[in-house]
Amino acid sequence: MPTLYYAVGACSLAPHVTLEWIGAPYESVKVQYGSSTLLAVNPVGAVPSFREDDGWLLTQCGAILEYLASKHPEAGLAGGDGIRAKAEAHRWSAFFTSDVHASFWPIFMPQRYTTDDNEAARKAVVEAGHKLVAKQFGILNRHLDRREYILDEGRSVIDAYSFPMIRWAIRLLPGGLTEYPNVQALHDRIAVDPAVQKVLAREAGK
Ligand SMILES: N[C@@H](CCC(=O)N[C@@H](CS)C(=O)NCC(=O)O)C(=O)O
Repeated sequence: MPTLYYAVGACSLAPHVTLEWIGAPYESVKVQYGSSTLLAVNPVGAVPSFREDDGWLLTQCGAILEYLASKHPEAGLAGGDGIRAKAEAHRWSAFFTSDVHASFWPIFMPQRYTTDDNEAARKAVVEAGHKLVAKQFGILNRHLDRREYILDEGRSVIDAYSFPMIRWAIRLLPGGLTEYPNVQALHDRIAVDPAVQKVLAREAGK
């Protein structure tokens, strides 16, 4: 069975939600960072890692999402077939990988962004991370003005991609999503979905 390796609270929530939206059989395996289980599957030690029946392994969240959307066109999660629609999907996938996700790194792992081994230096890095994330959420909030979902053709894997990062922002940004009402609305639209609730409960071990 196709298998997704995920960690609780990680960006792997995006393909986990996508697999549930698709509804085809799959297995999901909870892993810890640095564990032998994860390293045996993906020597880089990152999630999401997705393995097909024949052993083929795909990493990188954006690639996994695009693959799943293409593999299951019946689910209508690719965001459209036209070359501009595909380019828009690629654009927003890159936005989440390179701009939004990367903005969280200084918050998650400030020690990797300073050579000063003290609390004040790490705190300054975290604050810089908050500013980076705020900038990206401003862009997303403006884009979502009068839109239900990120892409023109309705709910897509790109919304799934946004979901873990929106949850991080709720938890980590001073003020949460107060300044980003359109992002909050997108979050609520996704969170209310029973398939999403099912995945969240599974990841939480309920
Ligand atoms: N560019 C990769 C990044 C994957 C990644 O770093 N995921 C995080 C969780 S959100 C992780 O596994 N971190 C483990 C680590 O950095 O040691 C992707 O988009 O899939």
